[in-house]
Amino acid sequence: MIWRQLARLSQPLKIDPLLFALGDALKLKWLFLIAVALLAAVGSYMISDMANRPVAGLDLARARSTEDGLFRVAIEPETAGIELGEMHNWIIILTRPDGAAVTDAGITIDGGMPDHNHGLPTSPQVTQNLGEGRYRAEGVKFSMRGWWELRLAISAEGERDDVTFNIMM
Ligand SMILES: [Cu+2]
Repeated sequence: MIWRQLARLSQPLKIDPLLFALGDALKLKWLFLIAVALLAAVGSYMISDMANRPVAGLDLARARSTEDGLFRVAIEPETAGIELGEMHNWIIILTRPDGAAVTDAGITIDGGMPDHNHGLPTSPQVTQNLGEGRYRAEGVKFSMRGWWELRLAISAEGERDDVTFNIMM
């Protein structure tokens, strides 16, 4: 009697631990796979988010007033389409608020990526006064995707003012 009962008890005992172990292994495997997939999704989202995040409220206007309102400045790439990592030129159009061209200005260019705390990879220079308030800036390069600032310091007719343009690459 006792032996028969023990045999009956031991049969499920032999199988159950194996099934439980198998079940646990399968569960762990799935949990592991789900965790890996989640990490990969979150990771790639964060990377693309960092690169392409449209900064809320960022003014991408290509024509602006300088900070103290002394000048109006418009910028445009000399050739259509700015390629990432390619050296290119910008045309700067400088006027007084009333629209009068500012024809004899000194312009220096600075900039960088505010989110990354680094400057421009090159040192752009205004190389040519094209007349009628137009100037050519050479040697601009954006080496990464994201938010760039181009800061122009303008000296003209004994006055000085600054303007910052936002550029999304
Ligand atoms: Cu950067």
